[in-house]
Amino acid sequence: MTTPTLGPTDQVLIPFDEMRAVLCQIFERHGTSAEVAAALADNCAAAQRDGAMSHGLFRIPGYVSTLKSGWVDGKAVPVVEDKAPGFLSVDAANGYAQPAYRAAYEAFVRKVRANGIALLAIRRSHHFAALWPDVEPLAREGLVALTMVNSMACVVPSGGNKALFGTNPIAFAAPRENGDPLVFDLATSATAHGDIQIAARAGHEVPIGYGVDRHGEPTTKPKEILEGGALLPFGGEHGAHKGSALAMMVELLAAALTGGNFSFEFDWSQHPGAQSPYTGQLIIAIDPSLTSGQNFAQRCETLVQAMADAGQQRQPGDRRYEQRARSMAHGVPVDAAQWQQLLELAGP
Ligand code: NDP
Ligand code: PYC
Repeated sequence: MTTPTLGPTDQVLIPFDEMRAVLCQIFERHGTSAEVAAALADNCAAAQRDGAMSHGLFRIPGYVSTLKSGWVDGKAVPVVEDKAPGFLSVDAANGYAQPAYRAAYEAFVRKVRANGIALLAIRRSHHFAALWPDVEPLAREGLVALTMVNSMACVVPSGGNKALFGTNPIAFAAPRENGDPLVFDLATSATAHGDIQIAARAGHEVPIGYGVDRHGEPTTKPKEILEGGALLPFGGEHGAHKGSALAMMVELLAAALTGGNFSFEFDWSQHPGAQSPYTGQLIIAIDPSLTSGQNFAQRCETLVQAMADAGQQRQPGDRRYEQRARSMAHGVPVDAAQWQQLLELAGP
């Protein structure tokens, strides 16, 4: 293993492949199969590489405690079911969603190309990660893709008084003629639960409108949101009904349609240390070459240019691609103490 190079502050710069290898070692050491370790390490290392900190290396202790708790099966073998010409279903068998997706990926893309559109429904799955890694590869193959996953009850529906929805992210990816795919990936809550955890550890306050305390009162203290409080849907004071409606849609499409749990349905109280939601995920992909007769990637480029002309210089995904390029050129920035902790988890 190479010696990490010192970064500007208390960070080290770790070569991407080395970081990914350490993550594989951690996962396998804590009870996953080699296939599952590879799928999780690819996702988590990519998040750290792209500066998507709420689902980067910070998540590893949560994966480890979840595996130790017996809540998830790290060696689950997903079962892919061909339901209809445009519909694949995967029973993740209480394992992680990423290896379940991987098991179905090639057959899914074949269906998309054959039918113009296909759905992949994953159930009995744990998704503890960023979603964009699930759709960006489809866009790199020229497809348009949408995915959503529900999580754990920690978001109060608009006008409500108790946590019901998950943070329920939606990710979308579309191919562009002259650049990396256009990708957005956003929680339907005011922010991701992971960012509240990070703020709590750092001792930072969060903006008003992110969450409420255990009494339902607005708070800027992340610990009050985490300990008995809840997050709010995105959209702010006058628009939370919109975030709430999208969170509702995610519950229906990622859970009801797939056969997974709603965010409020699973009970992990008998598994101390468990952190990964046991729910479902839906992926929809479209082959644009079969639709409008126009060159979709060119049309996407035209829209991006028009947005830039209208003053929107930063597109969703731009920040991640820029950080990705820096990480691949100089090494992935990692907090030095965190890296040391991960090396210890990886063992000798
Ligand atoms: P952010 O609010 O940070 O970003 C949401 C999207 O908006 C990103 O695509 C981002 O692009 C884009 N964006 C941000 N700022 C701008 C801007 N000024 N102009 C244009 N676009 C912008 O994400 P969230 O906090 O909502 O979610 C973070 C992550 O948490 C996601 O990856 C999500 O999948 C994950 N998550 C996972 C859950 C799970 O159950 N597995 C649950 C909830 C969240 P860019 O990437 O370039 O910054
Ligand atoms: O950050 O909201 C979140 C989250 C929930 C499950 C995994 N990540």
